[in-house]
Amino acid sequence: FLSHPEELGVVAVGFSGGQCKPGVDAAPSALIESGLLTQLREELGYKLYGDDQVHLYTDLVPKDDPPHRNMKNPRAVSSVTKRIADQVYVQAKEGRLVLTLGGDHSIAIGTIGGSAKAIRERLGREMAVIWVDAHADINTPETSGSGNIHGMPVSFLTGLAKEDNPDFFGWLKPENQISLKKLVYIGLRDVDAGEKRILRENGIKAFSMFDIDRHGIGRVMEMALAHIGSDTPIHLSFDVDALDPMWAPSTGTPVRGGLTLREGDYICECVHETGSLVAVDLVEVNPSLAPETDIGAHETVRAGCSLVRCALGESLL
Ligand code: EXY
Ligand code: MN
Ligand code: MN
Ligand code: MN
Repeated sequence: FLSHPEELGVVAVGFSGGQCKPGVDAAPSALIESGLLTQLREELGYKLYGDDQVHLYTDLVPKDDPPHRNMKNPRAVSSVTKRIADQVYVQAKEGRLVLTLGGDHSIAIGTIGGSAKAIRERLGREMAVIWVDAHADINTPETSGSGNIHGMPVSFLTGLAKEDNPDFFGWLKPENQISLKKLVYIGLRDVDAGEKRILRENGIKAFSMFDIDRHGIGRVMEMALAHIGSDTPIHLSFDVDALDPMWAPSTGTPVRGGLTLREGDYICECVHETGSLVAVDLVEVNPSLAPETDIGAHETVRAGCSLVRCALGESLL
């Protein structure tokens, strides 16, 4: 599905307004400083396009941003994600694989919004999304208990949450959205009651940690990819909190009982192996949240780099 499989469009967004803990904005710089882009260029042979500097988008964050429908920082998140959608769209429209380094998971409103539109225009196809996360991030503004928009991106991207005002995600059009049938979750273990109801009522495909324990990650990936069907473009949105805090402690909402680093890498390797990957997000790395020592931050950044390299083909012999 890529016109230039060796070209990588990079979008680096240090945005934290989808939740309340500062520090997740520093993740793209931490990932880049630890050598990720150099590795992709020198070891994996990609030609890099797009950002070599990190966008903080402070100019898009209004001084006064009171809640709307219970959402916190709604204008900021809406305008930043709209800008990200444009950036991702430009890279994906060129037929490049797009890598976005976040930022909290609200940025997926932009990354998926942008790639879904580009894939529709370029290939006349609807893409699938593999959402790897401890959380389902599918609250509507009304079901959310926290008001944090990083717990809502999937509801806006699938049209479950509706809003016409362009200041509050009304800029998302059908061409930016994805079908509930083409969404697959992997790694879930902390899903709100309202979200469980949404998953059930809409028949959304989800593989929880329970399913991974029962079947093993190998079988789960077979089932996940079979659900999507071969010959479908795939956007992989990887929340580092899908990994167990043992591997990725520096994240805003850690939940014990998660994936090992090897299982996370394996998911990325399987997606790479399909040859259908069109975009990857890595989100929710927060280097300032390092329980006890600073080993946490370092290890989390290292885990994030590993996931990205696996998704981009490092493991091929
Ligand atoms: N479900 C909770 C909420 O909506 O606030 C927690 C969401 C955490 C979201 C993290 C990014 O994946
Ligand atoms: Mn080419
Ligand atoms: Mn998430
Ligand atoms: Mn999460």
